Amino acid sequence: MKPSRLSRWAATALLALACQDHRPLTSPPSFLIQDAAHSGGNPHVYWLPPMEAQPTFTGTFSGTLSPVIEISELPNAANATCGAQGIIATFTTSTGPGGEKVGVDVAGQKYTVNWHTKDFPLNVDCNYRIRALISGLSQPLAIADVDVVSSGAALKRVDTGEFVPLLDDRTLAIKLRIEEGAVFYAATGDDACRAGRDCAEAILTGGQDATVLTDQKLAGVFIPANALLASDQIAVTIEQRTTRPCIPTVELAVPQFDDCYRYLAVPLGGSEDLRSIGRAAAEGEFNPFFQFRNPVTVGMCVEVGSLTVDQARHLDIFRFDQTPPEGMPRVTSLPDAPATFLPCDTGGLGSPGGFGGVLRRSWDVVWHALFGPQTAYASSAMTHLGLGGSSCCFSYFTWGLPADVQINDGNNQTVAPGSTLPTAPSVIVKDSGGGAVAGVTVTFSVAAGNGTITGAVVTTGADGIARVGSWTLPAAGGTYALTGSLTGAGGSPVTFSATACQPGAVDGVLCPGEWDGVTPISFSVSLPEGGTTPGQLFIRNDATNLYFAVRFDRGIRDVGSQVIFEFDGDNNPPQQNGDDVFLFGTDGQFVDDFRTNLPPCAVESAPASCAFRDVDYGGSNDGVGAFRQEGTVLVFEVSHPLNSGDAGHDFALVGGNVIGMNLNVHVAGGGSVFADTYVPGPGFGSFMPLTITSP
Ligand SMILES: [Ca+2]
Ligand SMILES: [Ca+2]
Ligand SMILES: [Ca+2]
Ligand SMILES: [Ca+2]
Repeated sequence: MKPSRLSRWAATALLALACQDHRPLTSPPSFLIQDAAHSGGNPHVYWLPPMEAQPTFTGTFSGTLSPVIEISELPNAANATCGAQGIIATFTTSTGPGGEKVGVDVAGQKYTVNWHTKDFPLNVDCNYRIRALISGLSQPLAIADVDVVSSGAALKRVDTGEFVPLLDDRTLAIKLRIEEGAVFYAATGDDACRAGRDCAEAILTGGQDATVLTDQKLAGVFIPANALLASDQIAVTIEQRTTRPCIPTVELAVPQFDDCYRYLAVPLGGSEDLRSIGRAAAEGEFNPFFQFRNPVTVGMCVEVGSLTVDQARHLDIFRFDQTPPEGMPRVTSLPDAPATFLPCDTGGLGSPGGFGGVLRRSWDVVWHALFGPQTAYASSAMTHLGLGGSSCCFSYFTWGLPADVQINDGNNQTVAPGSTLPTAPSVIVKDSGGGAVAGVTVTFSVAAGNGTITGAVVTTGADGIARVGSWTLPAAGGTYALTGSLTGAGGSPVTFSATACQPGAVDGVLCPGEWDGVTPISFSVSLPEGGTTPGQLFIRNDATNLYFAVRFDRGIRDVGSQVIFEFDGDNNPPQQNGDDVFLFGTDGQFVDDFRTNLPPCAVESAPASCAFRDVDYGGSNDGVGAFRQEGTVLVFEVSHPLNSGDAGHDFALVGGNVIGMNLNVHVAGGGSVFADTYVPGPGFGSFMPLTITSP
């Protein structure tokens, strides 16, 4: 190389220049080489020889882009004429001065264009900037400044001061390597397609179907024509992520498998500058949210080797966005969509559509292909399956086994206040095929005032069951709640109920110990909707009160039902005036009546033909009741003093007395529909003897 005549402004020569050249250095032009190897440029773009020394690189060549090479004359404070020409050449993949265009050399993994410098009025006192651009992006992919010397016989590279000899025809071969991730970096300043990661990058135009697959063809997206406007142009980048689990367990606790991809889309040519509106996500990655006009299909080739057939059938792709737009969940299980665009072929199926194609045709075929004992795939630990999901948006994606969590056992227990439940509540986790899901972490919790638990964080066993260590209720009576959560699972959180009851309390709860020693009377309760349900009547007394409990199974919310207790004071039917009657209903009203034929009972009515309220005839309302419906179990509890002192309206009993009694279970069915059952039966007016004990 011959020595420089006019190497004034070469950047690396500036310091030396200051000594050798006494021209004033007022506002020197900015000389720049910026690419992956220089000046902290785009990590996925390299100038190649002869412009720069041969770089080393690890990325994947991106050969489907349409880069633009633009050459402009740089201003120079020392020479006012420099820069006047502005842009002197723009080469695209379809046009360029002198018919020269940017071409792609797929085998050589580079883009090239020949700059015939003799065709341009270059000024040896000026310097020129070569920029590689992507249409629609404000930031260049790479910059290379050159210093024209010797009337274009050579160009001086700014960074090294070396000369690039021009060929006889004074042509500079501009060569550029662009790798996947280059466009995303230029658009956002964030790195994607980092070394060693399965990746893809493409620029797409709306209004036409498009498919983007990663290099290893393990992940991809199908973007239908209507997902973008025809005028839209976007850069799509798909990068494998190394974070595990892909979606934080606090967001998605169901099993996630070993694939995790970041799908990115940035609009080109828009007014937004993504480098300033970006939202940093996990790992500090830039994760701009992008929503399509219509759903796209995100697909992954998933390794199903360790899964059962049933599990494989129910796999889902999950989308995660740490800061989604308002109203959108952070984690979404994508609706299934055929992933026919994925060539997840283990090498022998022979189907042009790969497993994805098979998947679309029939799952049964896939079963055979994947799991049939006579196929090669059955023994392959690397059997892949094309899994697709319909997604509104781009974000992070992984695949997993969706799960449902539900109560296994331990719900609706009743214990004494301050007691620990005899059966610690447990949940069971199942996949959508009903199979047990092992190894997922369920978190149990109680809100303040709901007692204490131990063993709150539990991993499901092979049976899919996770059981809290223990649950101890507060010292006060009442009903309390415990939740079991499996984030991201259907049915989560599940809520358990438990009741702390006081034996002897008239509270609608058959409290343990409360009815010990009482042999219940079993009977069939007629239901207004037809049929019967098993019922039980409990009776006991202490020194002051007579207690009754009636329970029966009924899943329908009960409104307007009552239990009515009739008594025959001399245990010798029929009833007499003054015999006691009381009733309690689901409306919570306890009503103390008495038998009479006083007005307004019809004139000349037989004795005890009517029942009126004690309080309306100078008496008092004596007694209490409670009703409780827990799930499908209804319980009425009623008590009445043995001797209220309400003479003429209530019974007055002591130990050893025998009184006749009849229970009427009146079950309302809505409107005027109801059904009545009598104990002992068969109907009203039949009594059974009730002996008062002497406690
Ligand atoms: Ca009770
Ligand atoms: Ca009688
Ligand atoms: Ca009374
Ligand atoms: Ca009464």
